[in-house]
Amino acid sequence: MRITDVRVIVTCPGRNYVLVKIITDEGVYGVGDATLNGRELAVAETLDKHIAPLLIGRDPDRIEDTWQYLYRGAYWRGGPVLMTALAGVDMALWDIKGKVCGKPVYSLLGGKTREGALGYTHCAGRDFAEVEDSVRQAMAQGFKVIRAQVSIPGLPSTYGQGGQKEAALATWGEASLPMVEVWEPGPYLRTIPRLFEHLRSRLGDEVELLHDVHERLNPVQAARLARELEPFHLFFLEDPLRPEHQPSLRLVRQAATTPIAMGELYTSLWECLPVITEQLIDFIRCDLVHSGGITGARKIAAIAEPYGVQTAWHGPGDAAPITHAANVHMDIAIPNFGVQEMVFFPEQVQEVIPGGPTFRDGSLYVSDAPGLGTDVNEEAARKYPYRRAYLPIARRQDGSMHDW
Ligand code: GCO
Ligand code: MG
Repeated sequence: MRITDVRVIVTCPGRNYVLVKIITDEGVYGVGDATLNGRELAVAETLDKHIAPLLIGRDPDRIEDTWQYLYRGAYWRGGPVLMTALAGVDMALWDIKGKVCGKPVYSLLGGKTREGALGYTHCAGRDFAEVEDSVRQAMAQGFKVIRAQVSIPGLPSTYGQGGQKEAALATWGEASLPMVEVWEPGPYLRTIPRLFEHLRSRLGDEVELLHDVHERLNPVQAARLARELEPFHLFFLEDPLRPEHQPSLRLVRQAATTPIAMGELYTSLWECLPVITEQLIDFIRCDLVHSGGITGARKIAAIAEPYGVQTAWHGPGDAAPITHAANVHMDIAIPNFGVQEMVFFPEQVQEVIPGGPTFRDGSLYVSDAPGLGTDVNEEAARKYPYRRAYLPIARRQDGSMHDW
């Protein structure tokens, strides 16, 4: 079997997605996700101009060799653009392998260790009462693990305020320039422990709660927050530090027993290694679409296993349902799965990319269809042309740039 064509499909059914369709001489094809929010066309061009020509004529069965060929064969390797392109190819090849074998990808990864993947959703609000309300609604939907974010008094807008809605739809795509958010650590650090005190006192201890810092604190601030959240027993505190601050996680670790999750901005196994082997985190949250696909992530999971680190793969709305399916195929196969972030995709997205995971009673399920079980409807994709969109940026009150 040989690869005869590689199609790169850029579409915007509510937000931009970059999809890869790999076609073979035997008519079998596979579909992968290669979406990089805000820099989509850089990946599309990389795939179309640099990677597709390398794939024509190759045997699609050789996933590992193709991965190594594209990763090591580039000389200047890694980084979000190249790793996202590689992930798109990798997912499509696993999809093809599954279709050729007549097996779902989870079966090729060793078979089920569990039936479904425990999922978590996003809840948010303008004040504590609104967040509580939103968490109660999610609990009523069956969620057992819930992320809670709240507006910060004095700051006009903060990451995560839109909750599930923000996670599923591009709310930032209309303007030609990025929206500007204002960020100050002081009010944030004073608000978040009070939010979780409120939620615990109203909702009890059983529901699992977590919070995403979104890489906005410095090491000592992160340590303070992890310590002040200790009494409220979070499932995890996500991305307390920027990805560059790996050694500073030691400080956070020593300060508190609040479980730590990191990794949506890591793009390779090598970035994950020190935080896993030093046991500085409890959950590794890489994004399959930005860290080399299933081939990249299964090695990360395998290394994490003996160190007692569980997975919590990134599952935002800006990753296509193909990535979400790949997440769940891995989640139900690996022994050290922890939790899976998820979104409910709007109908338009499901029309273009059918077959994503389904949610039932707190968990996510994939079908037993061969491959990943997802597809791309190219005709529907053409109805939604690309629209330039940026993520917001963040500035301090004095106007200086901060990480968003
Ligand atoms: C999460 C993430 C996302 C990112 C988004 C950026 O935990 O889901 O932090 O919300 O902000 O993927 O494109
Ligand atoms: Mg996050």
